[in-house]
Amino acid sequence: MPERTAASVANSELHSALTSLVGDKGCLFDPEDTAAYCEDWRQIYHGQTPAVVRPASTAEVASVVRFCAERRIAIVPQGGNTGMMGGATPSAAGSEVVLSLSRMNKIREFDVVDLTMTVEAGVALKTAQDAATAENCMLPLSMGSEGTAQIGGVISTNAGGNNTVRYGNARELVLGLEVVLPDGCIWNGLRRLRKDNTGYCLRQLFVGAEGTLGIVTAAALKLVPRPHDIALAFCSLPSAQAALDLLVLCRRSHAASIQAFEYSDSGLPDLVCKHFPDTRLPVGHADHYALVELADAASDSGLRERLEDLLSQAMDCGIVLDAALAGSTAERAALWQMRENFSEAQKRESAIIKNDVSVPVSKTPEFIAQATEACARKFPDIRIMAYGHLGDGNIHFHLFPAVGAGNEEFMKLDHAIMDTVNEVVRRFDGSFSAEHGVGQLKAYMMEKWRGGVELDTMRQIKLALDPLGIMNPGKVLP
Ligand code: 2HG
Ligand code: ZN
Repeated sequence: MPERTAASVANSELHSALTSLVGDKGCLFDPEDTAAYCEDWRQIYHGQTPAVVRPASTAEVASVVRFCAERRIAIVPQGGNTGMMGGATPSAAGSEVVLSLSRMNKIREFDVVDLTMTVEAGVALKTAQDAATAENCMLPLSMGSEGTAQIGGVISTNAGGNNTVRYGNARELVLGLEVVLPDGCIWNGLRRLRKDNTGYCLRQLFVGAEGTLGIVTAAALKLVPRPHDIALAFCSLPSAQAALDLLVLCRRSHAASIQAFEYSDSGLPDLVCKHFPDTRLPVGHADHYALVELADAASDSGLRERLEDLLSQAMDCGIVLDAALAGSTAERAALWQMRENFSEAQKRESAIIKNDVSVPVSKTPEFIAQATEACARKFPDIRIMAYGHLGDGNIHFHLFPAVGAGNEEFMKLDHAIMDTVNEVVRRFDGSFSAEHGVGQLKAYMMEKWRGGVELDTMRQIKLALDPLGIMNPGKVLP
């Protein structure tokens, strides 16, 4: 493997070179200023950096990358720093430069006929969503971190979220990309074509690559017409199997309208009520819940009545125990807010060992049952909470220390617990990372769960594009 990083450049030389490339405004050198860029959102990884560089244009990104390539300095690209896998955190060695895209925050182009928008990497996802809404369109990528997560980051991690069941992951929404390659060349692939069969699909290589192959600086994104009729229901259920049955029932009559289908056992709603005491669940307490959203472009599609009918059918056959429909925009927002508080409530609770996994949709209840059984047998005192995007077969299978038990002791179990869960994932031919990526947390799993031809091919791609190994070393590939 070629040399990865070099501390051969003295910090003073590095600082003056970076300042000359992006100006004072684009550089942070003081450890007090760089600290926030050296820690991940979950506060699991604590790195160090000699510099955070914040270019304001693609040309500036390219000049920084060129300089770093010449000096063999490793670069860690960073967006909103909301990732769960430590993919945007520099190593503790203190030799990697953090390249933040936050000043590249322009919406470059909008086309309501093409239903596309071209945005720079540092635009917050919510800002892009709002811009689309203002034009009567929708950018159908939605997640709890959307106020802070940036377009470059969600593309680089191929983020999923709540609307994947209908519109796909970030990958499905990317029509074109602009990327600064590891040698500092700019690839302008910002075509916004619906059809383009010209050889290898380069843009998709960079989606989900977590900055290990180059730096995404802008993207042409696919939009959809803004839905004008939306109906949301929160349901209590007797089991996870009932959630799957409800999805199938929903698909039978409303396949094209399902916009979100979320499942949770009682663990997370209870935690949200504990840490956000203003939260009110609109149905009585139960062991399982689903959040079901239907949406249509036409304002008079009668979705509310259709959803009511469906839920009463589901109640008749015992799939749903109770259900409440959001009666206003505010009620809908409150229900989604409750769902979006899941991550923050967990952070407030204790240490967590998170498993963002996927299995075929049809296997989700079985997976939850088997993973629960395997973990409860091996780690009898821990608490287990399962929830996720059931419509995509994506389960967040999370483990917490027993109430009152120490976080530190518990975190020592992380690999043992994740391996136990992934043994079960493998039984279903599932994935150890569904929507959060690999980062540094799961890089060790690539060997174990993705080895062989697949991993070898990825290594060859990495070597071809980044022969010096300067792009986000230690992430994704072990
Ligand atoms: C969600 O579904 C996100 O809320 C975050 O994917 C999950 O906190 C998490 O691990
Ligand atoms: Zn999720």
